[in-house]
Amino acid sequence: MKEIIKLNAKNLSLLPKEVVTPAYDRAKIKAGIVHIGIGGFHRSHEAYYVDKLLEHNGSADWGICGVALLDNDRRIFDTLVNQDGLYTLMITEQDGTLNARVIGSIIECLFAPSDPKAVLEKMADPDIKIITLTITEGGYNFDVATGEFQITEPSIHWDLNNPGNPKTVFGYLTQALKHRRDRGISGLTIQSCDNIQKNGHVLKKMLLSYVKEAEPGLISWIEKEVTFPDCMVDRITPVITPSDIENLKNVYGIDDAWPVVCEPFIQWVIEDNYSNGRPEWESVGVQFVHDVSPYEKMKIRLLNAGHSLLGFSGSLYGCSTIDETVRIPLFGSFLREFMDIEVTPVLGEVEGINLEDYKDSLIQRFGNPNIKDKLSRICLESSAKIPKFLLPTIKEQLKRGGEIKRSIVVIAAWCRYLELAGTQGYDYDIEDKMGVVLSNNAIASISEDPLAFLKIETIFNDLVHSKHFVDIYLPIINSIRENGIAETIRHLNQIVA
Ligand code: CS2
Repeated sequence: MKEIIKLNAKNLSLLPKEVVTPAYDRAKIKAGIVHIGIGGFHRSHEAYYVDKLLEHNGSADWGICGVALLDNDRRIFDTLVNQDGLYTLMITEQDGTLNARVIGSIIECLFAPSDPKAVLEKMADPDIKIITLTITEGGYNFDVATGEFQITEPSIHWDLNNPGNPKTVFGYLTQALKHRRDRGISGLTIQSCDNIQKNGHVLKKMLLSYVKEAEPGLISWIEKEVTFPDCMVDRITPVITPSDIENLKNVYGIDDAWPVVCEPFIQWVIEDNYSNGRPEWESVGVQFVHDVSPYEKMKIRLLNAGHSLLGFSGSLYGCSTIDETVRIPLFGSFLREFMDIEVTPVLGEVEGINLEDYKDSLIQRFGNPNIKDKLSRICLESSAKIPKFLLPTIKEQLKRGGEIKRSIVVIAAWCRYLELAGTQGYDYDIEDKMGVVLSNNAIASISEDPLAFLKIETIFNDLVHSKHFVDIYLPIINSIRENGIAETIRHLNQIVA
């Protein structure tokens, strides 16, 4: 029987030779980055790049201090602390080969709810040059329809009244920046790593809207001392399952309470705009460019929107993972048509990228049979995703008179997904901040008002006033209800001319 070794710093040397372990002395690494949101994606992406960097050039100043911001993050925090910040990245190839790499770049962890002061002090520490965030698309607190900061949110209200004991990222950043200014410490870079186009600009706008209320005198200092680079991030990272944890034990004998599974592909394209220095990430494959927009647009509109297309269609069809759905020829070709006919025309040129190859590679990545990316992960929080991933394509196509029926299938499939949630044969839950409104309006659209779903203005803005859109939407949603998703896709050209 294989010897099972608990993952921690003391046991690193006992792990099997095939497992890559930190080739640097972790005790000598100092934190130069604070990262908020130590979920799976951060650990498969940025923390991996930093681990490679530390291995590659030994620069000891760029370790990561991971911050768990929410009460719900207690378990991941405890797990990481228990494992001395170590975890295993299970990089899973198409052919099933599992490469295990123990990541050592998270050298400190803080749990904000129990020690907000420690987090504020860390962010204000002169050694910290960058604060990065993965707080999800919904974490930026803007009204999706108007793009404006929602100042009346209860947690924002709390932060305005309790600046020393904040709950939101905005309260933390503001207070930490204030400490830096008051103590004569230089500014730093604050970098969003979420899937929002112009994520740096959006973050800056949201933060400054908060600062305007909380500390108006700080605005000019931030404008001078802090930068917010845009970036495009990519690596498919499914939710970990108990069988992945078992698999790691069986294959490599590692007892890791919270490893991360991910695909081999990885990409990070960043606007080179750092106010206080940055790691030499280019030495480990990160691409620095002047303008990230074309890359972000390509990735969000093809990959993320493509995920949503498969997420809703597959769920209605009875599938449970992305690979299973995309390998059904009907859905695979529908996805490709959506990409080719509706998204590609609004993308324009992307320097250094052949879009045909990029789309081929996406379909191949989605089909990786060893990455069991659950449709439930893709469908959650869609009220924050669809307005970023899909609606801009529809709006641009409406303007140029291009086709939109495949994009509309995604919206209609989302509505049907919400209508059916929890009914017999559809035993998924709606996990969404706007869940109640979504569900009520979707159900109301069955009989009371066919347009009730599209009338959720905070998501769809004024789309319901587009006659062209509505004339395509109605026959599609009716067909999905009557004939199912597969028949609707199969006969789409007859349903909508
Ligand atoms: C997914 C993303 O959340 C989603 O809907 O599309 O998490 C996606 O897997 C990543 O952006 C891949 O880089």
